[in-house]
Amino acid sequence: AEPRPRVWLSRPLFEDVTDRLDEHFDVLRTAVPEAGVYAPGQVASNLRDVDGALVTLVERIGATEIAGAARLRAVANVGVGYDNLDVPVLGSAGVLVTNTPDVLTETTADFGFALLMAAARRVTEAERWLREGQWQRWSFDTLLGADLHGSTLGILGMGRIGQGIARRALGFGMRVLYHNRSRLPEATERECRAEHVDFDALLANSDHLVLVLPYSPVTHHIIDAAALAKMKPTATLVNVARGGVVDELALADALANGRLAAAGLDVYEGEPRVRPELLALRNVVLAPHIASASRATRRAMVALAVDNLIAALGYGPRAGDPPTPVNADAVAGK
Ligand code: 8YV
Repeated sequence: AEPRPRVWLSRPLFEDVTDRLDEHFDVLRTAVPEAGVYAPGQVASNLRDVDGALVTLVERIGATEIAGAARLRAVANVGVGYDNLDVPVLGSAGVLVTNTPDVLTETTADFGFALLMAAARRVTEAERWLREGQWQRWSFDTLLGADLHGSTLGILGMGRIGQGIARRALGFGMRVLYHNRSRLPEATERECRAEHVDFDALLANSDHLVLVLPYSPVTHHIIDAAALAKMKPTATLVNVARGGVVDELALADALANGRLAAAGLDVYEGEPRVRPELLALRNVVLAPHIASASRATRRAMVALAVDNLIAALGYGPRAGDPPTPVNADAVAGK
């Protein structure tokens, strides 16, 4: 019999879901290091003798990691963002990359809204204040926040998740502005009742700004000191994209010095490390990268990644036609 393909499963996910890989493949299950993140050399050695891999955002794969991976043909990423993978390098090596869009859209939009509400109305700050025993006397102006209803919401990055946030904003009676590398079709703009504006107008006019754009060299620190200076000092900033789209030191400085009212962050440069400058602030709501983390959605993400890997390696009902490829064009014909 033909030897079965081998795949690397980078960590235990939902085991009853990933067990489907064993129907087709010999599965390499490695012990996750203490901190939850493999050293680059470990990623390279785990990729060396496999045909495919199922990975999460902390497995970074580029030229160095695939240098010895002669058999590698497919990498299924659990996540819609894939900035952990050097897609051009993988594509030219004939490695198909897949991601997990759609299944996490609504859950992530829900959480973006949760961070927005928590930051604007100072929910976590209020709880900390109360638990610290500071509620000693009743006062009329305790912890005044900013309204969502009737305000202007800016969305930077108007893909599936951005549109989900825009639809939620309609229910709050917000005006929605967006900026995106390409303008949406008019029908979609109408459905979201969202108005396309240029980047500076988005910064200047948003009472609340939500970041939902992919991370790339082009979007690195797109929110820097200069961008923050264009925002209203009363504004709220929410980031459910990637830490690297914000200059965190500039953000911490703006929050500390009254140039921005509040922020809600789910993502950071250098996760799981969070900068002390952010930890020291009261007017920022900090979450540990959990925007897609509902039980149902995390499970659906793993199921989609498993389907992708099985199909990418030529098995199952969609053999050769994985549901959500990222670089099918680059790999076709190789
Ligand atoms: C995941 C994410 O937590 O989908 C993404 O891009 O950042 C999150 O949904 C992450 O990718 C898990 O690997």
